[in-house]
Amino acid sequence: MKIDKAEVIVTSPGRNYVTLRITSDTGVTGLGDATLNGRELSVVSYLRDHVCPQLIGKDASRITDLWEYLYKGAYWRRGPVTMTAIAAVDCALWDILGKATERPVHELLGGAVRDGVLVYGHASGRTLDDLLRDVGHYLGAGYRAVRVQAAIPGLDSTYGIHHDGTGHTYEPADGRYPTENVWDTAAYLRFAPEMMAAVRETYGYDFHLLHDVHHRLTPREAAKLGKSLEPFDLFWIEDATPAEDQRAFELVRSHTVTPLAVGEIFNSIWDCHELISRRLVDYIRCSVSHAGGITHLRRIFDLAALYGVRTGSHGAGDLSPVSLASALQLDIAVPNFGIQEYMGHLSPAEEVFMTHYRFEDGYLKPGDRPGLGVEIDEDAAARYPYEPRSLPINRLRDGTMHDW
Ligand code: KDG
Ligand code: MG
Repeated sequence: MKIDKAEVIVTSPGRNYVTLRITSDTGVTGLGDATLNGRELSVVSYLRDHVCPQLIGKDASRITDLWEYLYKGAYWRRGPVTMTAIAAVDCALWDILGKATERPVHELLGGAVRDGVLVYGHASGRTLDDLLRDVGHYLGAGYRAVRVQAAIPGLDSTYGIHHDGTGHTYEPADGRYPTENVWDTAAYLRFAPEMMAAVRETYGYDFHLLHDVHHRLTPREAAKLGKSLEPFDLFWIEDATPAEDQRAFELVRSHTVTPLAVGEIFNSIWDCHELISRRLVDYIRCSVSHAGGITHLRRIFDLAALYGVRTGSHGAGDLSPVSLASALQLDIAVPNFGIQEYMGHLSPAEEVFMTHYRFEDGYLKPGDRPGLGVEIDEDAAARYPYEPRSLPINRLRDGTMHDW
C-alpha cells in the first residue's frame, strides 16, 4: 500500500485548523491534525513544501520507518513546527492502517484497557458566583472532573475565562496582533485558595478538581500555591512554573504534595525524560498532535509508566477533532492513563469534522469505527477560510513582558 497523495486542508470553523489528508494507492484516506495555534501557516508550509512531496510512493504501512525518515531526515530536530508536521503524518498513517485492516486504531495498539476515557471539562467565571454556576453546569452534565479558572479581582482579563458558556477563550478577530493582558502574581496567589475553597464548600469533594497556572509563577511562588491549595485536594496544578528550567520542579516538589502536571508545550520525549525519570511531576500532558503523533506519544507514555507518572493529554479546542480522536485511541489503550482534557469544539466545527467519539457519564468513548473514527468534509471546510489569529500576551503592571 503506497502513498499516492498528501494534501493539506486549512479551515476556520470557529477556530483555525490544519488537517493533513493522506491517500493510499488503494484509495484509503487518513487524517492527521497539524494545527499549531497562532503559528498555523508555518506547519502548512513545512508540510506542503517539504514533507508531502517526500511521502509520495512510500509504503503507508511502515509507520515507524516513516517517522524516523522525517525526524532524522530533517536533520534539524524537534521543535513544535517539525513535531506537529510529523505528528500529522503519523496519525494519518495510523488512520490508514486502521481503515485498511478494518480495526479501530486502539485495537492495533493492543486493545482497550478501560471502558472509557475520564475527561475534565473547563469551568470558569468573571466572578466567583459565575464560576460556581459553571461548575454546577459541568457536574450536572455528568463530568467527574472539572478544571476551574476565575477572573482575578482587579485584573481585566485572566487566562481561561470563557465566553458565552462555550468553554472557549477567544483571540481577537483581527489576530495579526496579540491582545495584551495585565498580570499580578500577588493578587493571584491571594485569590486562588479563596476560589478553591468556594468550589469545595459549594460542591464538596466527590469530584476531581483541576487548575491551570499557565507557566506564570516562579518556582517559589508555585511551591507556595501548591501548599495553599493542599486542603482542597486537587487532582493537579498544571504548568505551575515554566518548564524550560526543569530543576525548578525540585523546589516545587519538595514543598508541596499537590500533584503537578506539565507538558502541553513539550514536543518530544527529550523534553519530558528528566521530569519523568526524576519523578518531579505526576502527570505528563503532551498532546498527540504536538509531540510527534501516536507513535512518539506512546513512547513518552511508556517512559512515564516506568516511573509511576500518569498521562493527562492536552486537549484544548485549538487542537482539532482529529487530534482528540487520535488522543482517545491512545488513552484507551495505555495502562498508565490519568485523564484527558476535553474542551469540545466551537460550532460550526461539526459541519467540517464528523466524529464518532461520544461523552457518557464523565467518560469519552472513542467508538469502534476503523481507523481514528473521524472524517473531514472538504466542501464544508472551504466555507470557513483561514483567519489570522494570535495568542494573547501578558505584561506585569509596569509593562514587563510575562509568561502568558
Ligand atoms: O494554544 C494554546 C492553548 O492550547 C493553551 O493555552 C490551552 O493551556 C491550555 C490548556 O490547558 O488547555
Ligand atoms: Mg494548559
